[in-house]
Amino acid sequence: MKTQVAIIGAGPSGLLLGQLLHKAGIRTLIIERQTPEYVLGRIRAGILESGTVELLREAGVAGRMEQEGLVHHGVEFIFDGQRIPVPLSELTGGKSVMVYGQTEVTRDLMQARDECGAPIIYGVSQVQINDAKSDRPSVEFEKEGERCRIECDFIAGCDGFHGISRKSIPREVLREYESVWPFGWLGLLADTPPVNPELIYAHHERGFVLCSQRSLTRSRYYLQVPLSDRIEAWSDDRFWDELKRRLPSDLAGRLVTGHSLEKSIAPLRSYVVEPMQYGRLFLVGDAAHIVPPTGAKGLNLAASDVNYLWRILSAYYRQGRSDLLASYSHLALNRVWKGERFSWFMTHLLHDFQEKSAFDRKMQEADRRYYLGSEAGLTTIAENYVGLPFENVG
Ligand code: RFL
Ligand code: PHB
Repeated sequence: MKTQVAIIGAGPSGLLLGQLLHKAGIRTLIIERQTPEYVLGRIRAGILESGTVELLREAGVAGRMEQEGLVHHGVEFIFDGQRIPVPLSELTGGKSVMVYGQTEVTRDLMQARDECGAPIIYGVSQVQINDAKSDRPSVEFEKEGERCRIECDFIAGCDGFHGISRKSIPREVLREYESVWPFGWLGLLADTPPVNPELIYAHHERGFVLCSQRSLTRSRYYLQVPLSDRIEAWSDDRFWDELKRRLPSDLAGRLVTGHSLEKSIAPLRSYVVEPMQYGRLFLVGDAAHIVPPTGAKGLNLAASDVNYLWRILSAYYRQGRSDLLASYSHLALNRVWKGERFSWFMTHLLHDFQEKSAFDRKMQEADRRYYLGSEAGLTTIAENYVGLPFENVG
């Protein structure tokens, strides 16, 4: 098999990159370990930054999102039972975020790929990257017991945190930065109307709460829980009771409960690997970095990497610009670190840290009063939440 760009992983990074390159007339082949149903079954991100929305428009896959997505002009914080609105659009010159789930983005991208007839091979195993440092790299994999080989110009490693792309780069070339958080998030999805028109990020002494949504009839809630908690210990009733205890009484009284469609516990991790490229292999999205979900940045940072990589590859094929290839890691990491910082900041601001010293708790309180008590503080939160601008390529 021959292609121009071999893409490993058909999550949002791989599919979006494939779509943008296809529109630019560049041939791609995507290989994926799982089935399409499995990929669509993962309930993950829900909030798209304005730059991600723009990129989906550029990729020509924004039709259903424009119809069904919900544009949000603000979010709310709750501290000490006090509700603090953050008017995102007012503070950012009219920017907003889009409530449209990762599952739907992925479904739209899969459909677009299907329609343009570009190939995805599902159910591959034993994936191996060869000669990434040469001009003729290749990818080998197994499919139904047969060994296959793709010859290509470039490889995009879009295979998530547990994929093989990052691991195939020699260890001595990479520098890893990691911080693991001492709690997890218990998430529940239900076909109930959201408790509030805007998302709510609430700090409570029993632990953080997020009230999110997927549509006007589907809610997504999260509770901070100890890492030792098991999902079997959380019946739906226990979840709803705990959520009500952590919300002010007016909101708790309005909460509509129902059967869970999905319930899971996710650990929180901050992680970055540098550099994000090795010869002709480029790492994209979760393959190179992980954020705790508090800033709603995971999927958006994946889209940010794609934004830089497709422009660089497009300039290579269409204008013969090979000079830009080496700039990918630097451009991508500049924005990744800002996303890491905001996610780290939001996680610190909002969670309960049992092991914090009395001094550190006072610092956390002062941070809350400062950031939520001044226009400058709120503007900092708002401009990061809607998404910082992309740098120009070239
Ligand atoms: P993905 O989505 O993990 O996709 C990678 C794809 O690669 C496949 N793969 C392979 N394919 C071929 N060969 C191999 N050897 C392969 N190894 C793996 C996998 O099957 C998969 O299909 O990474 P991508 O595309 O970079 O997208 C990133 C986003 O998915 C991720 O950043 C967000 O979902 C993170 N995240 C959240 N982000 C938010 O912004 N808000 C959230 O609320 C939120 N919740 C979450 C999350 C991530 C979670 N994880 C990773 C466990 C909740 C969870 C539970
Ligand atoms: C979600 O809806 O899943 C979601 C929204 C905002 C976040 C994290 C998760 O910060």
